[in-house]
Amino acid sequence: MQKLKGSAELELRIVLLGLDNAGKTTLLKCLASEDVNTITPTQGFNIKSVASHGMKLNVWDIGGQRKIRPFWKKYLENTDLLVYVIDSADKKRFEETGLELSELTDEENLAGVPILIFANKQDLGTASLASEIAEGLNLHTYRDRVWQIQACSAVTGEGVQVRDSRVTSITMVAKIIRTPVFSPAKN
Ligand SMILES: Nc1nc2c(ncn2[C@@H]2O[C@H](COP(=O)(O)OP(=O)(O)O)[C@@H](O)[C@H]2O)c(=O)[nH]1
Ligand SMILES: [Mg+2]
Repeated sequence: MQKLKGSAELELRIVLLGLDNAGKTTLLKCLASEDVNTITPTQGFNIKSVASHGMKLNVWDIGGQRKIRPFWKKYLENTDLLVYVIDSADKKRFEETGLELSELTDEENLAGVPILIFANKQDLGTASLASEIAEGLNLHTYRDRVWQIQACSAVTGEGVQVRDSRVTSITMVAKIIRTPVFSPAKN
């Protein structure tokens, strides 16, 4: 869904996924600079448009619970960037989240779609390092697409919002996506 309108304005469709409790909704609020203290468990979807550096980021926060997956599958169409959120302190579920991510990469609608993985909750003392998570998830075996892992805390904003500027990690990755001059047109 990349739309180049006259100027350099770029509109991207970003899907935010991850296990329940990973911090997706908090991250979305953080990106939209909203109060992160009033989060209720997602029923269905949260959709927000965030304007940043000439880009319009349409972020879809899809309640990740596996049992409702058949319902959100169709929302993966025309995705420009998959943002996958992991609770870095929830070691018990690393295997589950890794499996989920690997299944997502097999989704037809996400073929070749770049992935930004947020190793969230880094403010917690028990959080694993992003490098350890990358190794545990075998990210190096994902060779069919661009991926990047970013340590962050959706509560403090660290790693999500780069301080003293309005640049976000997502914007930086979006810039990488936009770099190719002759990218095949989607839609
Ligand atoms: N300590 C800490 N807690 C977080 C962070 N991000 C989210 N949480 C908490 O984790 C819980 C689940 O967050 P939520 O955004 O609802 O997760 P979602 O199910 O993926 O949408 C909430 O209690 C959040 O306050 C973080 O970076 N650090
Ligand atoms: Mg949520």
